[in-house]
Amino acid sequence: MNDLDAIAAQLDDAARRAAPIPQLAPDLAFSLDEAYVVQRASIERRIHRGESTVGVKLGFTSRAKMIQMGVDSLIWGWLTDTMLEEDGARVALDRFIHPRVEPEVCFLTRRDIDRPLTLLEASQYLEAAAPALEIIDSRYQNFRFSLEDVVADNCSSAGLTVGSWTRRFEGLGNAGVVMRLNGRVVQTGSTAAILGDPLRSVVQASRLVSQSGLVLPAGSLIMAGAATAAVALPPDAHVHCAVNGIGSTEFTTYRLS
Ligand code: OOG
Ligand code: MG
Repeated sequence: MNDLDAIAAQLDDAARRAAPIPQLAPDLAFSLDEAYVVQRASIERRIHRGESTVGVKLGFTSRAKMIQMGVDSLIWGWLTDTMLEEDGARVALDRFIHPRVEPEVCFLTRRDIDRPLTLLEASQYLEAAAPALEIIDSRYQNFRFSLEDVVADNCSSAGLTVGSWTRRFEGLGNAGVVMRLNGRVVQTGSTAAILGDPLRSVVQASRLVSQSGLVLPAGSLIMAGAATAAVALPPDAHVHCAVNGIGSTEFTTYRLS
């Protein structure tokens, strides 16, 4: 096992045991390219255990998120089937370390994406869009990380719910977003906070995936990135995200232990 495989194993174990590890960088220096190699190796471990990839997510597509986490570049990671919760689900928090939740927009692709798309082309590659909630859970203590750390950790990916799909993409570029926790409004914003238009996340996903020599198959999810900062996710909570004119998604949380 080389160093990068060992880091992947460490992060994968931390996720499986819901036990955080200290931040890797700067003591253990690795480049951004190497961080993506670690990410890939950790996903391979999941696939080896029987999980399958269902799409990709983008991170730090909004200023709010960049400022909250002190990082300033767009990143991407993988979503797997075990992360996907049904809309309205009861989500057990035991498998997480210190989960947070954030409001997003999710896209469903209808054609393979194997090259960088332009903004004009993007919608032709999409089947539908939906409001989404992402549960993020850094495997690092205190949710603190460098850009390389968080990429290696598959961009804190941990869970998601997706609301009903719509094929109407007009209006998606600047729709009001409201996230509620137990009925209380905890974040408000606009989908325009996501790169000026969440469709640009599809453009960026196409660039990043094809740059890595990969193809994103038709039927994949693309999580566009959070429109607002994330909020700590407590047990016995009802989380609701409404995207004006698009729809909503929700889930409740509980703890077994
Ligand atoms: C990294 C993931 C960022 C987003 O939507 O910007 C992200 C993190 O904040 O832990 O998912
Ligand atoms: Mg996110």
